[in-house]
Amino acid sequence: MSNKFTKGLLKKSPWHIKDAEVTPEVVFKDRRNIMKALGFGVVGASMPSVAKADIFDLFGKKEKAKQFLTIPLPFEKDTNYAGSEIVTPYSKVTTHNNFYEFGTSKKAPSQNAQNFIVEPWTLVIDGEVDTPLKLDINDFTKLMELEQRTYRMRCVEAWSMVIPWLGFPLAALLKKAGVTSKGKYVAFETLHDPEQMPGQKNRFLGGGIHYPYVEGLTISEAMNDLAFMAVGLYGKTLPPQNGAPIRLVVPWKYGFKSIKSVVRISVTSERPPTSWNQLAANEYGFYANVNPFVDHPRWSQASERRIAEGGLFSAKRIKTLPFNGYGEQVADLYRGLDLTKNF
Ligand SMILES: Nc1nc2c(c(=O)[nH]1)N[C@H]1C(S)=C(S)[C@@H](COP(=O)(O)O)O[C@H]1N2
Ligand SMILES: [Mo]
Repeated sequence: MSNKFTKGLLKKSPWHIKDAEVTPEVVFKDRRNIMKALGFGVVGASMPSVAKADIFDLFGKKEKAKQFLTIPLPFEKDTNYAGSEIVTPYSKVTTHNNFYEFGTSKKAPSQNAQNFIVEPWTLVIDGEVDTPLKLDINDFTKLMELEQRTYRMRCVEAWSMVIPWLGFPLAALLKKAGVTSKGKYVAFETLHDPEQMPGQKNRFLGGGIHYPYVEGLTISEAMNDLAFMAVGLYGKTLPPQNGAPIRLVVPWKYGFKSIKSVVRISVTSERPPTSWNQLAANEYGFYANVNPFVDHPRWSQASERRIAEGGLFSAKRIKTLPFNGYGEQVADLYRGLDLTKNF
């Protein structure tokens, strides 16, 4: 396996490495974890470093894709859940992304997802519901009342943004289907289409995740008003790199819970598997509530880098708040739960 591709990819793959201040120790441990996740067993300590070229360059995918078309969306309500905080510039929100289906570097999704086909699109709502639903892309904006929600977004890698989403509460959708008394959890699934998503075709490009990407919430989390289905940002439909045409946004949890490009929402009686938990259960729990008091095994969660604050090319180090500052709305959901064990 020791060819120039695998070396380059393993060196490059962030695999949830904090994107700044990565110490050699972290990189080393991380590489071992990647190798383990990919099924290669124990790995030697010495791996030569390679140039920082985007991984897709290694595979000769260089043609520039045409820009994905986003269209303006009208909305009824506008709620700012980020106080006086500065909204992250559109240019950063749409070029600093995690969407491993399109590659693991921060730039890869914006570079590789521009030809993503979102029409036709079907979102299925099924499982423990009275009326299973099948919505097409136009239903998202026709059946649901759109609102703008400006939320903080905190990645588990200790960076954050403030993003003005457009969409509707997840609860509104679940109420349309009607959750039965057996419904205790909600499972989410991203599109599985290896022809469109190079990371699903090649396990190195996809960071070792077992696709399709899956996520989950408890039913009470899903019914909380903050849990949001986004179909747009900055007043327009979602660019593919941000999860077009529809993605979850759970602002009090680490970003990886906010699953992109969703095709299925199933209400279940059992806790569903979740992608990052499957990959490294000791590092990524089911709950994944933002918590400055529970560090990631490989880095601190006490503070975060607010992207592009204090200038487009810089970031401001700020304190991380419990539940990402949304404790007033969600802390009650976890009463009696030990959040150091249920991380
Ligand atoms: N399907 C899918 N959803 C995903 C991811 C992914 O790799 N695949 N990455 C997650 C992570 S780690 C983060 S931080 C957010 C990033 O959302 P953004 O790029 O819109 O800021 O998307 C989440 N949703
Ligand atoms: Mo993330």
